[in-house]
Amino acid sequence: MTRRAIIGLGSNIEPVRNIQRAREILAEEFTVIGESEFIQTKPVGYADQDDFINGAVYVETDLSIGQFVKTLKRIEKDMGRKRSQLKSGPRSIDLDLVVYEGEIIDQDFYERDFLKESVLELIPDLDY
Ligand code: PH2
Ligand code: MG
Repeated sequence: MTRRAIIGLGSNIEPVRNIQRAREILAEEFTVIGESEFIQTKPVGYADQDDFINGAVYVETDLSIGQFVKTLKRIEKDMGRKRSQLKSGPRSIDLDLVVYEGEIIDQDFYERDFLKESVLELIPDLDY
């Protein structure tokens, strides 16, 4: 069964390179059906760090939600993400499952305007 999901992307370590690479890998792993704009954002939470680049990718997948999240974690690891990094600190790549089958999974959707805007760019009639 094919499901649709939105992945939130973020990076503030070599962000241009890492966001580009992540978009390429996601296009190899999934069927990409849309991409939001990618924009520079001020750090949320821990403020003493570089600006981020954030955006979202809309994909189709046959994976269950559990398998999907595991796949995102594997891609982060393959891209050199260090899990010892501060919870809200600098990161080479962050891939978050934000929407799965029309359901909002990541509560950051409600907290971060840039994330909400990226998602609504891809699903303008989303219920939230
Ligand atoms: N991610 C964080 C912490 N702070 N700030 C911005 N601007 N963008 C992010 O993706 C981000 C953040 C941890 O998930
Ligand atoms: Mg995140």
